[in-house]
Amino acid sequence: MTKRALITGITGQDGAYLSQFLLTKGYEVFGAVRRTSSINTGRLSELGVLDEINMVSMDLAEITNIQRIVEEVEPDEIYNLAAQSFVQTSFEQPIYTSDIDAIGVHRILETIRNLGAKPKFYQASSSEMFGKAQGTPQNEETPFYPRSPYGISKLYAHWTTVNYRESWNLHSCSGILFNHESPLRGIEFVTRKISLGMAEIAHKKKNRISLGNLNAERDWGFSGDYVKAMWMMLQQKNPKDYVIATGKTHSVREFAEKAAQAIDLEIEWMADKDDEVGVSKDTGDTIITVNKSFNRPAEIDHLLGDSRLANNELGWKPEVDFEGLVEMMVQSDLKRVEQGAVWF
Ligand code: NAP
Ligand code: G4F
Repeated sequence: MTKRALITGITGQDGAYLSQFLLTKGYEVFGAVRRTSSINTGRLSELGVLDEINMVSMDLAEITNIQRIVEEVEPDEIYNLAAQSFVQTSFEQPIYTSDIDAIGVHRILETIRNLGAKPKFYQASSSEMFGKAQGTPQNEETPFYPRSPYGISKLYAHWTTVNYRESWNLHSCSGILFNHESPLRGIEFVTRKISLGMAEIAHKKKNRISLGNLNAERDWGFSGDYVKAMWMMLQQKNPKDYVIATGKTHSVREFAEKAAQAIDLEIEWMADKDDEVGVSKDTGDTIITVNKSFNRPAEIDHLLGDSRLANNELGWKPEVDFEGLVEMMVQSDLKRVEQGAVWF
């Protein structure tokens, strides 16, 4: 029988790649979207899957809405990808972030608990929960130490997912995913900000990119690889939580250097007043400046994941490496800028 998947956050980066992946697996895909005044299905259109998805209206703030939709759709699997996912914003909107990212997840789990036939449940947990990491690399045994309202909310959702598995025997699990990017990444995240900025510099639409902490290190992978791990987790007989990461870490500075190389520029870093700038060795133009307003009130300096458990038990491993990811993102943005088609 055809399996039904309900994906929350379908209009986001991972929602687009996951729906594409599940459609290739023969699923009937239901996409939960919150009401917005503008069209925001561009990622689904870009992957060519929009017409194959059954859209349903659902906001994680409203439990009655969640109950009705889950009862109507009768999914076999629910992938909860919906979230206020931008860490910086969570410092300005901490209560809203926790309402959606923490209590919103609780609303879904309570809904499932009250159903007769209970769907499997995937929760999008995050390496932000490791925060000020208490060991490196981070794996399923590493203690959590979140550093933002976002990380704290994700940790609440994570433990609630564990608790409903242990208390009510739900097939619920969390993927503790490290940063994953793609050409469909939102433009406020640092990787896409850089890839788009470099494409605009190459096409002379912009002179420089203004960044915050150049020394922050992240374990960056490709979203298309990571959504497969979500599905693999729900196919396990016994639900369990897994760390998903590449096992390599790079700084924002390195990301910028690699992205500059993709447009044939080499960056030289120079001191400038109380900070530094990145200057093109070839042209002498300043292409990176530092602006402290992008710094976080509490930063996470270094993240590095160890996903050996997922490798051993799920058979998951990433296919796109750091160099491949940067190249893919810059090339995609070069095309978009050339065509005047940057929409998200
Ligand atoms: P994203 O691009 O920001 O997408 C977030 C999605 O959530 C969007 O579809 C958004 O809808 C939806 N959403 C936000 N608030 C909602 C609400 N109140 N009700 C219903 N839907 C709502 O995020 P992503 O990068 O795809 O990440 C997917 C999930 O994985 C998120 O939960 C994120 O926190 C988590 N995660 C991401 C990473 C990563 O590196 N990408 C790593 C670890 C965990 P709109 O289009 O209407 O805004
Ligand atoms: O790209 P970011 O905003 O991603 P961040 O904060 O790591 O969060 C992302 O990954 C998490 C997984 O660990 C997800 F759970 C979360 O939903 C999201 O997808 O920032 C990455 C790093 C930070 O250290 C930040 O301080 O880059 C640094 N950075 C430096 N300059 C910047 C900038 N970040 C942004 N967004 N913009 C800058 O100009």
